[in-house]
Amino acid sequence: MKFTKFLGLAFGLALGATAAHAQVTLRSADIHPDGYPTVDAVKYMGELVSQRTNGRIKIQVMNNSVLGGEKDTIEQTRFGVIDMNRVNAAPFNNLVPQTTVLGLPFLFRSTEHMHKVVDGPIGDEILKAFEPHGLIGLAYYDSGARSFYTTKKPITKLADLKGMKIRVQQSDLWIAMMQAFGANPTPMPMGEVYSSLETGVVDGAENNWPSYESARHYEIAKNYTLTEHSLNPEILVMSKISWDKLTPEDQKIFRQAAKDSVVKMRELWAAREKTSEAKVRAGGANVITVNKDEFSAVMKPVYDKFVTDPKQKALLEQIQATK
Ligand code: BDP
Repeated sequence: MKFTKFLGLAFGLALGATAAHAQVTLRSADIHPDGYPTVDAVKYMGELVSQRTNGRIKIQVMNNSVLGGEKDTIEQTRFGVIDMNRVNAAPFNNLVPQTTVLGLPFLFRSTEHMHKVVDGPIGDEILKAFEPHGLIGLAYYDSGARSFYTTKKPITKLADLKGMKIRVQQSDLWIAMMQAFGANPTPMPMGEVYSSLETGVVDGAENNWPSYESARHYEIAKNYTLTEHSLNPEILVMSKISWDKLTPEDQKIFRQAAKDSVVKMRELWAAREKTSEAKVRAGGANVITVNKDEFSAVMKPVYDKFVTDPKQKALLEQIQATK
């Protein structure tokens, strides 16, 4: 699909016509169920926006994948069919290559390190890179650490991944990462993972505690191996078409409300990681610890493939040098 000014005009009209006078409700997509931290964080942002615009602008979170899988909703957001979208960084990788660096395996040393990077100039630079693609980068949200889970054979060492069919997000980086681990990557949207695990289309997948729990993957893929291979954050974006219909004052309100929602999200996330972990452990998950060095040792080809031009190299060096 090509990004055209005409479409922008057509879809933007409704918002433009009403923004100055009456009330307008912007739709924000999310794949997660009710009560998931990302869903609640965007709802919270909506409350702030509504308060600060005296009820002129509201945000309606359309979660549970009702607007589609992430790859599709990203396209719809670019075209102004959806106003806002909360998506993991991975499905943006092929569209906005600058986001790729955030998902690199074993890059962030800790959540604090990741926060420092996304809260600073590097984070801003990556958010700005969305604009030429019809999107406005508003904020980063936590997503914890991603680890593997499998239905049959548990992963206790790197060699166990050899030839395993592992579901990954729809991103070239993630495909290459699985190949470097020795696995056989199967990209698909999150919504298809449960049935793919159940029917044996894949042997496993990987995600953080809250997604492993909320998508009920732990019920069928009981072996959860703490590789913690990536701390790839979530990203909240707005359609540039919708953004351009806001007055500069309202744009400021949106930026600030997004920023404020990050603080809320971090609290929600820290709490949810704990409750999700407790729930899956109580539900019978077999939690396995591994020697992570063995896994990170085989990641060089991924860095070599995705950190190629001088700009990316500089970005990576800055991230690594962030204390
Ligand atoms: C979750 C992210 C979500 C992704 C999902 C996935 O919050 O945005 O869609 O992982 O693996 O952690 O597809």
